[in-house]
Amino acid sequence: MSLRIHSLMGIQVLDSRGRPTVCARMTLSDGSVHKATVPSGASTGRHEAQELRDAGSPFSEKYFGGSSVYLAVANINNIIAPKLIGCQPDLLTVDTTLAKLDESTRHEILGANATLAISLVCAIAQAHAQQVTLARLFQPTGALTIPMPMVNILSGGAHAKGALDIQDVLVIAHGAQTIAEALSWISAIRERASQAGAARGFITNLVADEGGLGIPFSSTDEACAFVTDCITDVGLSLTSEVGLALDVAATQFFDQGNYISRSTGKVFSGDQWRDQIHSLLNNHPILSIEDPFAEDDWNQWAQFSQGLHRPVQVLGDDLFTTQATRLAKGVHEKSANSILIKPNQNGLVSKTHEVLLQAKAAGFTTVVSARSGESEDSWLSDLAVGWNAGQIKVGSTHGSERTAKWNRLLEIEATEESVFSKPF
Ligand code: 2PG
Ligand code: MG
Repeated sequence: MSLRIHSLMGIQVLDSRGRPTVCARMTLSDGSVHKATVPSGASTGRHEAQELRDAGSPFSEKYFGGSSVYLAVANINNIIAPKLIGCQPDLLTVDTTLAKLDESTRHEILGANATLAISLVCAIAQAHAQQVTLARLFQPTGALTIPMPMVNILSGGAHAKGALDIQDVLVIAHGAQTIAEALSWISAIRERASQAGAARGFITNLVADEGGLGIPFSSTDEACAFVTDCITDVGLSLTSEVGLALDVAATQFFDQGNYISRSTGKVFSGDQWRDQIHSLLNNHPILSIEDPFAEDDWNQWAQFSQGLHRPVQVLGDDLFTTQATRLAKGVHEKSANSILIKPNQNGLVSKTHEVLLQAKAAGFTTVVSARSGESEDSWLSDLAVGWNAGQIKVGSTHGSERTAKWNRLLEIEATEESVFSKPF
């Protein structure tokens, strides 16, 4: 018996920052209930799919200062649901319908928060109809690949009120044999960072948006040295076991061709900033560097990626915003060698998957990523596994919206035939 969509509605719910977001709720003809909640970023790229919020709309600004999502919810209830009720929950068909209903490139008509919520809930319901997990919807047979986690230890930038110029210092436990081992090492490093920060007089029990520590270091060098000390303090090797990753999120402090340090006020030209990034790579065991340059500073990206002194993962987030055309440009110009894959930058699950496949075909590594505003959902982990992304980034080890994703990966590792990805 093929199942049909019996009901479909949008609900305004709260994300991990206490801001409104869209949850789609679908029931099928067997009475089963499926839900998906979309995340939301703080350091958003200009080229991302557009989430629809109510500022300036006839919807009341009485609650949430205009950031409510009643318009997106209304689009689900009034425009999308009538088209899908009675249909089978089939991701490709539903995404095609959504793309036809909103032909704008960035889903600004219906809102990418509306389209992604529907696309996701449909994938989840389809997996249910086929009696498989969401991961298995994309990879029906064979050993599943658990992605290598990239985990936030220190937060700055837009996620921690500018505690650091750059947005995140993260760690990658590339020497671990399982995700369970990787997370146990990283938890120890996170704990050590908390103790060491407290010993220096910083408040470490209040955490940033993604569960990282918002310690105000005076420079990125100092922050990197602090985290590498924490790694060795807990007895892990900086060469064979754990390395660093940075999310510079440089778009946030780029202004008219210059990179401006918020902590010192110092202004760097593009070339000077590139030298700064090279020097960070020379001085610290950094395996991956995300958004070292601003989203449209293509020239610096290409010069940097082609002038690396050693192998490093050059990861485009705001640069690519999970858009096929921007990725194609980056592949052509050799701007990077890795892409961050964020479903809500794209707005549809199947199109996000296509971008990931396009990146893999170009020899790029792929890192599936959560956003700074998240929910308790864990579909992202299933997508990362089912798509064989190789890597995943969901913030720190703190906060239930983060642990929901780690715990789902631990569950998959414990219950399915799997291998642990070794991208480094
Ligand atoms: C990023 C993400 C997640 P945000 O820049 O990679 O860390 O942040 O969701 O705020 O864009
Ligand atoms: Mg980023």
